[in-house]
Amino acid sequence: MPRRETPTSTAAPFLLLLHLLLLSPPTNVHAVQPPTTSPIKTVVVLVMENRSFDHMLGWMKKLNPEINGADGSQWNPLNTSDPESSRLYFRDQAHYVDPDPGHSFQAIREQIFGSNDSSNKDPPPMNGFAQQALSMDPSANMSRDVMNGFHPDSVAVYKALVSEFAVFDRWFASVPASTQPNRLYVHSGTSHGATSNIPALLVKGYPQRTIFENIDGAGLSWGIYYQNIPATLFYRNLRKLKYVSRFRPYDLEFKSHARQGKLPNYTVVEQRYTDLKTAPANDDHPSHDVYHGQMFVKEVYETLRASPQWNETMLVITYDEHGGFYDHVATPVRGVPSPDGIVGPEPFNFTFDRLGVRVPTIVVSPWINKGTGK
Ligand SMILES: *[C@@H]1O[C@H](CO)[C@@H](O)[C@H](O)[C@H]1NC(C)=O
Ligand SMILES: *[C@@H]1O[C@H](CO)[C@@H](O)[C@H](O)[C@H]1NC(C)=O
Ligand SMILES: *[C@@H]1O[C@H](CO)[C@@H](O)[C@H](O)[C@H]1NC(C)=O
Ligand SMILES: *[C@@H]1O[C@H](CO)[C@@H](O)[C@H](O)[C@H]1NC(C)=O
Ligand SMILES: *[C@@H]1O[C@H](CO)[C@@H](O)[C@H](O)[C@H]1NC(C)=O
Ligand SMILES: *[C@@H]1O[C@H](CO)[C@@H](O)[C@H](O)[C@H]1NC(C)=O
Ligand SMILES: CC(=O)N[C@H]1CO[C@H](CO)[C@@H](O)[C@@H]1O
Repeated sequence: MPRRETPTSTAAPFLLLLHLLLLSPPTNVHAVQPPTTSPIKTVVVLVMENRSFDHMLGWMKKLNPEINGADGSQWNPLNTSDPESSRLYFRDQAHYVDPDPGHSFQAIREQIFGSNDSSNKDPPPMNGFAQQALSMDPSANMSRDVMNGFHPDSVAVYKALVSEFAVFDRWFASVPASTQPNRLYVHSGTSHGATSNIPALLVKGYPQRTIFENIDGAGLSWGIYYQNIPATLFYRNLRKLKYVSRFRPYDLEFKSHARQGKLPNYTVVEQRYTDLKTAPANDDHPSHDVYHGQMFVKEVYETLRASPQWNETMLVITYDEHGGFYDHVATPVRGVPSPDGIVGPEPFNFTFDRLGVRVPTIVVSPWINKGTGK
């Protein structure tokens, strides 16, 4: 069957981009190869938590009509099997959300297909978000919350970055599942079969090869600036003693390394995932206040901007998955290649042949033309 489109995932374009930027320059001076034209020497990656594209950036279409965002005409029925069901239209009134909308494998299946039957709908109708949110807990009724996005003025940092830099509006979560499978994909291109967060396996560590080892192998540098717990330690290979010094406390070292021009070629910045007494979580995950996430992104951006490395830096701000929030762009559900042939656990036996819901991605660099809509 011919493929209708090139599947996009958080990992695939990412690894490709990195390969082009960092891993391709010729190392053998005698070889006749075209010199690399990329001015980028430092790629900084920040993976925020649990928000869809439309929820965070959909209304940025007002600023730039080229962005495939929301305009208020999108809606979900409260009951997908009732043609008379009342409709919930997508709004721009999002605020602090508590509790957390569903984003398990089952929940996402119902959100994108409108039912638990994923067999026959391509493209999927993206009409089950309101219904799924209501069914999770009718007394909490999160239907309105998931059918809502931020007004650009409520996410002022993104508003500024979207006007100045590039927004990707066809970037989907790698797996239609929860946080950790998607986070595993980001730096290794696979979740090694995981379709949910399984604490025992996370503690044990996942065994796949990661981009960090590839970067090492190419003689380049990497570093992880973490706050409370580095999620990258869920890769077992990164627990090797030789890598201990690659893990740096964000608060103590990110700004000073940036100021001194010492950020490694592949720099990962991890946010605070849990509230501390003195510092609230800043990962954007509900119920964590988006304001703190915005302040964190601003701090990372301003730190890089003031660094002597700025002229050779690219910052990628992306999200692990959509967190249960509505998105109107149909998730690619056919022809997605499995990274390694590993089949997920029962009862779904998922073959990694479809992607998750669209997530926000913004790429920031002095080499990007202002306001690039895609
Ligand atoms: C890796 O980073 C170092 C230090 O910034 C830089 O000198 C070097 O050119 C970078 N390598 C590549 C391939 O960008
Ligand atoms: C949804 O609509 C169908 C068809 O009218 C009905 O059978 C079903 O009970 C409704 N579900 C809920 C949760 O109201
Ligand atoms: C889909 O399955 C889940 C259990 O996996 C169930 O809670 C939910 O009600 C089902 N949804 C529909 C629309 O049948
Ligand atoms: C849930 O919320 C929606 C939107 O506010 C509302 O239309 C609907 O009637 C509510 N349903 C229940 C069962 O509370
Ligand atoms: C940025 O890099 C380009 C090309 O590498 C160079 O021409 C330019 O002078 C640099 N600008 C600054 C401010 O360093
Ligand atoms: C999933 O795989 C198991 C083990 O191979 C098999 O017993 C089961 O029937 C499969 N389930 C589905 C829904 O295909
Ligand atoms: C950091 C954080 O709280 N992230 C949440 C995102 O969603 C997953 C479920 O996939 C939660 O387990 C995480 O806690």
